[in-house]
This record gives sequence, structure tokens and C-alpha cells, in this order.
Amino acid sequence: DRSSTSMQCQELLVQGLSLAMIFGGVLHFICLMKSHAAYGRYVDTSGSSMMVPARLAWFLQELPALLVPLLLMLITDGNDGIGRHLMLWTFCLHYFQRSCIYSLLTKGRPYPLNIMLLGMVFCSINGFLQAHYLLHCATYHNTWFSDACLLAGMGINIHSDHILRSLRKPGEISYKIPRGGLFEYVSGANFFGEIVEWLGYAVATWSLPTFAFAFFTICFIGPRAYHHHRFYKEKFKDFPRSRKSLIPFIF
Ligand code: NDX
Repeated sequence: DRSSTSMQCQELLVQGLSLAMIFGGVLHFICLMKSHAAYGRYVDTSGSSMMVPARLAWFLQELPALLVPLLLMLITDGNDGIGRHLMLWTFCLHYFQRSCIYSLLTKGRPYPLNIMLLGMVFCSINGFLQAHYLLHCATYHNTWFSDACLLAGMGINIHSDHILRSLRKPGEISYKIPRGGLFEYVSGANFFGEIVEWLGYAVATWSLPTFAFAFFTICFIGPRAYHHHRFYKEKFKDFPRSRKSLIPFIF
């Protein structure tokens, strides 16, 4: 195929983007422990930002993380390396689920346009970083343990998002106490699943870009789980006292 390219690993670019993501993660963690990412229950209701329906917002925000890797696969020569393709297909599967299935089913409240646009930029850069790394730079260390973490995390995340969805009738936007699955142990069961998934992915590829993304995920949704937990404790008198924020039995 003449239109294909055999690109070299752009090591400096990969390292630069990964370090920027780690730095961004640290900044987010510091800001988000004090304040909130202003979407969902923390949305700014002052009317200062334009709002987009949740379904459209999640679709558009997450789509670049599916399209950019697919495009890079399409223009890349050769199909050598089962491991790298399997990991990249798993990454694409996650973002197919998030952009095409989760978005279709969500009953979330309208989403701020500015966060959606920033989210699209983030997903485009991360999609490029992960796909370029996996296609052109990676060597593999994946074991049954990392693969099991990845799949278990994805399962927990999808199941927990399903539990949250089923708390609402169509058109409802109120909050209830989530019950069942890992929600019996933590308020952020969907976030716990997502973190286990990306940690499994990072261990399987044992590299800076994949750990950078797992680290960013922890910094972004870890504080969100903490704030959700506080929200439930303040709002519901009958909130189960043994439940933790993010890590069962620990935190
Ligand atoms: N999206 C990841 N910084 C983020 C968007 C914002 O996928 O520019 C990171 C992602 C982005 C962020 C993204 C990256 C950094 C950005 C940031 C914006 C600014 C920042 C770009 C891309 C930035 C600079 C400038 C430095 C570059 O009404 P509602 O919506 O609250 O309803 C909720 C409902 N629900 C309930 N319903 C009834 N009763 C209850 N008790 C309920 N509790 C919740 O369930 C929602 O409809 C739904 C889920 O809500 P919630 O709050 O539990 O999860 P949510 O945060 O909405 O995440 C949804 C899923 C979840 O599986 C999570 O794991 C995953 O997406 N996620 C989310 C965020 C980031 C991420 C994954 C990741 O980093 N891997």
C-alpha cells in the first residue's frame, strides 16, 4: 500500500508529551482537591458557560481518542507485533464504549461547552500519544496479571456506570445513594474501575506514556471520588458509614 508510512518512534515527542501529562496531573490534583471539575453535580449554574446536552458532549469529547488511533493504524505500515496491536485495540475498545455506547445511554445533566472542548483537545493528544507509542516505540511485558487488571477494571467501570444510570428515570437529574456491586465498598466505584483498568494497561506496556496516562487518571478522578463521597455524606443521613471514597477498606 503506497499511501502507508513506516514512521519512526519520535522519542523526544513521546517523552515531552508524557512529562507534560504527568505535570498536568500534579496540577489537577492540587487544584481539584480544593475545588471541583465543574461538570455533573458541580456544574457552574451561574450561566457563564454555554451548555451542551450530555449525550452529544460525551460523544464529541471522547471521539478523538478513538479516531486518532484508528487513523494512525490505517496509515502505518505492516502488521507486525501482536502485542502492540492487541493493546491498541483494547484502548480503542474502551473509547468506542465511552464515545459511542456510554454517551448514547447517559442520563447526565447538560455539560459545559468549554470543558467539552478542552476534553476534546486532551483526548486528541492522548489518543495520538498512546497510539504512536504503541505502534512505533513499544516493547511488551504484559502478563496474565496486567491483562486481568485491565479487563477487570473495564468490567467494574462499565457495570458501575450502569448502576448509576439505573438510579434515574428518564428526564430525572436528582442524586440517590448508589447500591450494589463495588458501590457497597466505595462511592467512586466507576472511578476505581477506570483506575484499575489504566494501571493494568500501564503495567502491561511498562512505559512512560502509559504510566503518565494512568497517573493523570488517578489525579483527575481520584479527587472527584473524594468530593462525591463528601457530597453523599452531607446529603444523605442514611449513607452507609463503612463505605470509603475510592479504595475499598482503605480510603
Ligand atoms: N473526561 C477524563 N485541563 C474528562 C472531561 C474533562 O474521560 O482542560 C478526563 C474524561 C476534562 C478531563 C477528561 C481532562 C482534563 C480537562 C478536563 C476539563 C478541563 C481539563 C481537559 C477528558 C483541562 C487543562 C487546562 C490543564 C488541560 O447529572 P450528572 O452528570 O452528575 O449524572 C451522573 C450520574 N450520576 C448519578 N445519578 C444518580 N445518582 C447518583 N448518585 C449519581 N452519581 C452520578 O452518573 C453522570 O451521568 C454519570 C457519571 O457521573 P460521575 O460523576 O460518577 O462520573 P463522570 O466524572 O461523569 O465520568 C463518567 C465516566 C466514568 O466512567 C469515569 O471513570 C470516566 O468517565 N472518566 C471521567 C473523567 C476522565 C477519565 C475518565 C479519565 O481520566 N480516564
